[in-house]
Amino acid sequence: MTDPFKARSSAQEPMRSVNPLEIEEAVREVLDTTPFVDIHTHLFPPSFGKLGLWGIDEVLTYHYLEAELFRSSELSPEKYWTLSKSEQAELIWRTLFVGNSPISEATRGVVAVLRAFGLPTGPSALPEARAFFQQQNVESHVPHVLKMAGLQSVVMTNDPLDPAEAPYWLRGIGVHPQFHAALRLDRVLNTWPEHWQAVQAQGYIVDSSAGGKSISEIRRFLADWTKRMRPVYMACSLPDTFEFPNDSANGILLRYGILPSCRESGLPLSLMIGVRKQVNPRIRLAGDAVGRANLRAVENLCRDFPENRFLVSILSRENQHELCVLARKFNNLMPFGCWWFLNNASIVEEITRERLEMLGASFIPQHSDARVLEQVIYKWANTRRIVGKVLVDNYRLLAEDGGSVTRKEIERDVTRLFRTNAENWMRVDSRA
Ligand code: RAT
Ligand code: ZN
Repeated sequence: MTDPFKARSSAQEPMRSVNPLEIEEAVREVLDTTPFVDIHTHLFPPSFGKLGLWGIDEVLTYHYLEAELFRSSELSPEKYWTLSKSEQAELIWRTLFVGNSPISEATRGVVAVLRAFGLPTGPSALPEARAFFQQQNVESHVPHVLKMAGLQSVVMTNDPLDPAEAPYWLRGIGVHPQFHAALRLDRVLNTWPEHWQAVQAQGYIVDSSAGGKSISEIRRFLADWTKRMRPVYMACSLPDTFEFPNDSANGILLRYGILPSCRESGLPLSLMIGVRKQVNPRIRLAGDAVGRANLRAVENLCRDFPENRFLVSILSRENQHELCVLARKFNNLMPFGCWWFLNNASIVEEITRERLEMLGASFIPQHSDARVLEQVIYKWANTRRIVGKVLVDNYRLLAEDGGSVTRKEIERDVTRLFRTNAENWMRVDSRA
């Protein structure tokens, strides 16, 4: 119960203009109490068994940390891959948390996770953390962690050609109210020559050149998987060299297969562009890099397919301004997230400022890309901290310029940025 006699600051009054000195308090409170939608993760609900990663050993062996390990350890990657998961986690702990200060974004995140559970964070913290996570029951741990992160729901990454994942769907796994599916098409769109037979093995008449009946069959494949997964979007990550139009299987499948299927099912297509896969295969998942992309491809798609909607995240920092300019030209383009190598405080701040200045609240500032459940705790705390700072600066400028800022307006803007832009594009309604 609120005390009716307790003085309320203007920051807490919904309709009254917030005193410029109290803007920060109001923004922080609204960010802390608004449930967000995480539009791209690699998480799974408990019903997917071992595919859902959680716990301290998984947190420590995140590929962002593996990349950092090899910079501070003499151990060869080949030797590292022979270790058990717990040996790998111990090595990363000793190297990055005991032998060095955890001041990088990814290492600091582990400390923040431990602290969020009230666990020790010092050099000898690992055994107690392990004991704590072993005691958790995954069914209750999952919703608890999402709540700690201030998340209403998350979007998964679901690959119909992943031999470990597809059987769950084919058996008719039920949907979890907090985990939305996303139909991920990297194997289809990027490596068709290696994967057309996997599509064929599922009963579709396709060939290596994506000719003949391949297009109508791929559309049947997408319709079947859309029915099975009920995805909120279709998605693909693409290399920095991606061009559109193009005459390869990628261009043909995109133009005649994926785009019409998205139109038919009303789903947006998420394009994550700029990854240079496996520049160092020795370090496996940690071995991908970034390249500047040619955003003419995005421009061509948005202009030539006005009936399609595109969620777009670009990996290269150098492409971000161009993406904002394109979003001002095409309202079927929704920029989202500060992806992977961009998800660092300094770069998130820079990109978010640029987007707010150019697009107002008409973009989705961040996704977590979490692969391990507990990562959402630190990733979303960081986002709230940084985006909060940027929002405060912009509201202060508005107040200085003579505008009024009410608590209600702050709530509206934060809800739009972190929830309803995503929900509207994905056509999911949290009020339902
Ligand atoms: O950020 C990451 O974890 C990457 O390895 C990728 O998974 C990327 O986010 C993707 O979805 O392709
Ligand atoms: Zn991802």
